[in-house]
Amino acid sequence: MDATSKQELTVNGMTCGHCAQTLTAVLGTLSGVTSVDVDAAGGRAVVHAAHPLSTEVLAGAVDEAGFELLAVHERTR
Ligand SMILES: [Cu+2]
Repeated sequence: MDATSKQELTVNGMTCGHCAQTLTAVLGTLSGVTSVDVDAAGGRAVVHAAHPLSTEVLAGAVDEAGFELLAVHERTR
């Protein structure tokens, strides 16, 4: 992969490690995603992918996991 995307998500509703596991699993199924780091206490998730994912796709996945996507920050490196 020559183009690597890193997006930081602000997520509302996570309370414990199980929440983090659920969100990690759902985000991990999205096309192009290579790894996911979720910080439940901080309400953040970092999605590493081959290409940036649309806010709609990310919001859908977060919603599917039972949480609410508040914001997406693009990180390019
Ligand atoms: Cu939980």
